[in-house]
Amino acid sequence: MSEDHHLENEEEKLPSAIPPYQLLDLTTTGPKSWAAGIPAVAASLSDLIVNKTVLRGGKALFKMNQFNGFDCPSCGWPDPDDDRSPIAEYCENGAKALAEEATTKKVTADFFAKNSIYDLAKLNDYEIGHFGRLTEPMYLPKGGTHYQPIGWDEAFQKIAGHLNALESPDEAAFYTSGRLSNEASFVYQLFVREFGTNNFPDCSNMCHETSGFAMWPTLGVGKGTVKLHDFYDTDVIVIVGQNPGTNSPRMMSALEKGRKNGAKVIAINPLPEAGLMHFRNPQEISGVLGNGGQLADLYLPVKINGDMALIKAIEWLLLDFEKKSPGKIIDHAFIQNKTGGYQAFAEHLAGYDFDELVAHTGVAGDAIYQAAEMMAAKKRIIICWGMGLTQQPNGVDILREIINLLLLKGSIGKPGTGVCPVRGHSNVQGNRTMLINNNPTQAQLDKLQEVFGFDPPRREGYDVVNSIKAMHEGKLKVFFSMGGNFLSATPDTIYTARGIRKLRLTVSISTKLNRSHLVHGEEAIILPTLARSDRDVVNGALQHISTENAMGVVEWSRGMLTPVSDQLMNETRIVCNLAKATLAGRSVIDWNRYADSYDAVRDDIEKCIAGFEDYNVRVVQKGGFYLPNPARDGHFKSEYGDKAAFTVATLPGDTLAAHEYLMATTRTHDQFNTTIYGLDDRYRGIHNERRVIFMNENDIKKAGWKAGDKVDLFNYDDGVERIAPLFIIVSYPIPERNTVTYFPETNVLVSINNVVKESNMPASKHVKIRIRPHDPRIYERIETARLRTNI
Ligand SMILES: Nc1nc2c(c(=O)[nH]1)N[C@H]1C(S)=C(S)[C@@H](COP(=O)(O)OP(=O)(O)OC[C@H]3O[C@@H](n4cnc5c(=O)[nH]c(N)nc54)[C@H](O)[C@@H]3O)O[C@H]1N2
Ligand SMILES: Nc1nc2c(c(=O)[nH]1)N[C@H]1C(S)=C(S)[C@@H](COP(=O)(O)OP(=O)(O)OC[C@H]3O[C@@H](n4cnc5c(=O)[nH]c(N)nc54)[C@H](O)[C@@H]3O)O[C@H]1N2
Ligand SMILES: [Mo]
Repeated sequence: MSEDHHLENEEEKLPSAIPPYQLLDLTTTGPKSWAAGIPAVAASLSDLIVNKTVLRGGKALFKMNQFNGFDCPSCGWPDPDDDRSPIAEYCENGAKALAEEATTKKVTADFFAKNSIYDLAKLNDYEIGHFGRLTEPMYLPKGGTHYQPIGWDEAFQKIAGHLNALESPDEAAFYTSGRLSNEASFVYQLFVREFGTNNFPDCSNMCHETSGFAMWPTLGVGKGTVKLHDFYDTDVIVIVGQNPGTNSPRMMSALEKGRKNGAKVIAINPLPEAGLMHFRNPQEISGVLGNGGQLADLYLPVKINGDMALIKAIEWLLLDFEKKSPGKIIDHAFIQNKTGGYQAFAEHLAGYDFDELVAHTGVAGDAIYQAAEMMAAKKRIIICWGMGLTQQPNGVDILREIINLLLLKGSIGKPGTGVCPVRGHSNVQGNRTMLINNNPTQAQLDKLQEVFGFDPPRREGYDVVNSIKAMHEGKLKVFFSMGGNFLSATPDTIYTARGIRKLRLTVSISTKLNRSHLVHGEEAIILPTLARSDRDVVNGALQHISTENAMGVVEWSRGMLTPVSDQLMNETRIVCNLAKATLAGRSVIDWNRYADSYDAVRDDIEKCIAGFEDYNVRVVQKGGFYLPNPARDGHFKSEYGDKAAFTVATLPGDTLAAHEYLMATTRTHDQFNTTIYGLDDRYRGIHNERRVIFMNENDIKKAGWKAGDKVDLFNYDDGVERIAPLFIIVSYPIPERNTVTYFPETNVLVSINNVVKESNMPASKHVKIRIRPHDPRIYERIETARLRTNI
């Protein structure tokens, strides 16, 4: 059933911005009701074997997340503070991430000489990613079809030349993906600010920016308030819009431990994700062999974007219970002493009718009643959330409503309580702490000025969405990517590709080849770098870097694998060399000092950022150190002074037109963002296919279709037709009129203007689509639509 098409313009020979429209060979086995166990262990091993990295990877696996090892390059979930399993403090997906890095396959100059960017772009992202590690700097001249080798010095000179030729430093933007170490992040932002811009689009702008916007004005911090230990001793853990079994598998051990100690778990998700239902701990014999324990005590299959109504309904019931048992449900003392804005909040809530709220959720009123009852008598509640909420247009409002719920119960700023935004990339939180931020505070900039003596730019810079718009407006000329895969991670792929193609120069510092190297500015440069697991030796001394996990612990990390090429340069040194080439005599900073030792970088971080006292000493201590987090200790800040703030928000008003569906784009169990490890989504029972759309059985019937039918997907935001052709319908337990597809294949349907209010993140979990039977003539229409709308 293969139909192979490429969106390409034969005349211009442009490499495709989109993976080929090609079906593989789907088989479905239905959603699993449990996660991990033997298949997870087997999958870890088979990944290392497929990548022929058994010895390297196997040896490295034992060092991953150990006190003297390296930080797993996958997600940001913390390692236990005290006891770590001596052999296996990792998960299946950590093993896959390591296998990707530890591969001995190489992409060499010879490879690029043989393969044009046009031909490479015809491959799917799984194929592109599996050629191996990048090994030497490469350059694509204007009009070129093949990357050619370039020396490091020449590459730095070329980039510097472009940067210095700009009319203003604001014509360049500097992207960051969240794997970058604290040390490299700090040096990177220092160079970019001395150069003169705050244009720091970063992956947070697509990930947890929404969480920061919800938390700063209400709690006075931008980070989660829980520690790992809080999970072990709490009453209720709520997991909303997050898929831990796939995306933070080690969180499941914490949930299991909490549950064993008596906590109740509530899962709120349109999909019955395997990891939310049952868990077999693969690090215990009983877990590998047994049936696993139940995880969620209550599962609420909320409609996409029904969460605001759902949280309000729970709050409504709690206030109602309080009327019947005064003083028993709500924490009046906490509300009185520690918060402001309660009156307005309570009055607003009283204006809702319970049944009206329930109708917005898609969940049975009884189930919501059960959830409220589980919380009513309890004092310690933790609420975790992920992309299911942060990527909603009203995501900031929903998260503030969650904060209202916790404030009502006095369940924040005490042991066993709090908010837990589960971070994505392994050091995305550290990147922000290190000032990778397009909108820093004036106090942070003052500090840089005081310590270094240059005038940092004060203007707010571009975030991700505004960078793409600025490319179109001709306001950006140079785009520099510190890791990541900007083209495929961002929304509105064709629009974004067109923006990128208007640039004069694109530069990527990367470990592996990806589509962003193939869709480029007039000239393009790839600089290959070391990965987290690689040994990093500078002037004969083995270096360590450090990262901050999702709970604010800073810990050191030291790679151990022999790099696949002696041409790889570490990220800090790359930045220092570029700073020297670009700023030359203008710079007030001694870049050689940083390039020669990360200790020097850490000494200067300590001078600029609070909480890093004695950085070099404390970072190598067992388990690292916690950064200060006032809200964790019950010290809040908001418009009410030293108090947390209740807020008031309304329900989202928009409705679906006839024949419209809502689509959430999500990850499979076999990918890390745009890196495709494999073609299965085991926990959801999808094998050997990524072009699938999950639909409710009734919706499929009503439309006169059946599971297995081929369809095309459309979006019409801003009066533009966006098309993602050739998907297979999968019948799935999902609320009616809701659908789920995989990112990045459907990013082409997400309008650049479909963003989260305030945080300006792409609302990738809230895309209005239409679905029509697949028509082979669609490919012509895609070209016509693209030309007509000039996007
Ligand atoms: N193996 C692996 N690990 C990863 C990643 C990876 O790609 N692979 N990515 C990393 C990164 S950068 C991040 S940010 C995290 C992402 O981890 P998650 O936050 O788990 O992200 P998603 O896979 O996008 O899944 C979000 C969940 O939200 C649900 N959802 C969708 N819409 C709604 C809604 O309206 N309401 C509710 N309540 N739920 C909804 C979906 O069904 C899905 O279960 O994982 C990190 N870890
Ligand atoms: N539709 C839709 N879009 C989304 C999302 C979604 O849920 N739906 N999720 C969003 C989220 S949460 C995020 S975080 C972004 C992710 O966006 P990005 O962070 O930009 O994407 P990744 O796929 O993680 O980047 C992978 C690339 O990083 C490079 N890399 C890997 N390790 C290293 C390293 O150690 N150093 C360097 N220099 N490079 C390295 C490799 O070349 C690899 O190809 O995507 C976002 N996009
Ligand atoms: Mo993320």
